[in-house]
Amino acid sequence: MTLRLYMHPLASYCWKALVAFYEADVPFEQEIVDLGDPQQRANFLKLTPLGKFPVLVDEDAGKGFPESSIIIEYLAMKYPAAARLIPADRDLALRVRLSDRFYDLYIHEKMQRIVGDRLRPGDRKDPTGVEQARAELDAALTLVDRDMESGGWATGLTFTMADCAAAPALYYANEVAPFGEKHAAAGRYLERLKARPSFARVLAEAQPYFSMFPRS
Ligand SMILES: N[C@@H](CCC(=O)N[C@@H](CS)C(=O)NCC(=O)O)C(=O)O
Repeated sequence: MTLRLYMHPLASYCWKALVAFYEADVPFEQEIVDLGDPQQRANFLKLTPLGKFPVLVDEDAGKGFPESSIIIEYLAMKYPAAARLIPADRDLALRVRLSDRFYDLYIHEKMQRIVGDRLRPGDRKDPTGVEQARAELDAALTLVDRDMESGGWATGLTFTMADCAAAPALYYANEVAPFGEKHAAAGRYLERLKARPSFARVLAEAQPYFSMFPRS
């Protein structure tokens, strides 16, 4: 079976899917897309009109999906080794999906707005939007601190899809707004994530590309 993941090694939502692949040791092919290359961008848009990665194509099944959470749901549905990423218990699964939404919408998305502003030309910056994103990120991190005070993973003792979502969101959030003492519990959770072999591997693979990240 060939699973092909269209991705870029620096892209945060691709990291989320990659963590899930490495957690479950599911074999797949990486298809690195350079969106700065007009031909590669045009081909990618044929696959996924919104032009966002990751996109997973299951060539044998003749199916393809965008959206990191849906890709992880698909892995959990099809591969026994990935099943634990979405618990069988329906109440627990609901908590995992809620936490996944929290990390995507209230941490990851705020971080992306801050990074996105760095990529804008000098006369098209949005200081008010960035200020708002920073305040919303700070508020969300307070909830992470509260939930992670006693350690563990996003929804308890088992590593799930919520932790796949948390890893890139917190990694890059800490880059754009260092957690420091204010968000110490979030920082300790991030350290646990970085020590997890699946995420450590994603970070190692991204290493050659880190110079492309806009630092300011
Ligand atoms: N909701 C999507 C978000 C995907 C997304 O924002 N991907 C970014 C990379 S991290 C992207 O493709 N950016 C390229 C662009 O916007 O041109 C998911 O969960 O997969």
